[in-house]
Amino acid sequence: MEESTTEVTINQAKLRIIQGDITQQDTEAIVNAANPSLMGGGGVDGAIHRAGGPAILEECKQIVSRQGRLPTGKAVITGGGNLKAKYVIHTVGPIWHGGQKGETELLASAYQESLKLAAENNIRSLSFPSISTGAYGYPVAQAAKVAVGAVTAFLRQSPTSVREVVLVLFDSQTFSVYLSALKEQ
Ligand code: AR6
Repeated sequence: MEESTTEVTINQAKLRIIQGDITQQDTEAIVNAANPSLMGGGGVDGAIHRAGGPAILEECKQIVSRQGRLPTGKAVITGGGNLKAKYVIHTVGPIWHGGQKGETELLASAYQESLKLAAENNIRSLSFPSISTGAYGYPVAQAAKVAVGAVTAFLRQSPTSVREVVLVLFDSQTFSVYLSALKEQ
């Protein structure tokens, strides 16, 4: 039986895809698919705040009071509260409006800015959910290409602290779409 390729090595860093719950990951950081208010929400955002406890929301409030709402495509970092991960990187993906409103660039930016912030904080490993493909309605196949492309491009640049990136897909369908995107790289 042929085994699925779930991992590639780029510049001695690993990009892996798995099916699972991001709140259970033990990478140094996990990424949250937040909204500009940073006040929590449904989907993976709700799950991260529930599992991480109130300390994360408290830090998010401080960030918003300092710098205002988080623009789409940008990222900020907080501690991980009760999570196994030491940090949560909060980013905002685009809402899908049909594909002509800069969605591709904004989604790529959400991945890039998160990775940049991880490198600035000397983080070695981080996990991403499938940003924008739930409540924000981004088609999964297109989002998977953007995600894999953005992470791959980042890891191909001169090496940073980031040695492992895991894309954590919640359901089997999303997982298999990301698997295809990884194989096509
Ligand atoms: N672990 C990994 N992935 C998950 C988990 C989990 N525990 N729970 C859900 N997903 P969404 P978006 C998957 O809607 O589209 C929030 O209310 C989910 O199945 O969480 O970026 C925010 O506050 C889907 O594949 O994020 C924003 O308002 C993926 O995570 C808005 O939703 C993303 O779905 C952001 O929408």
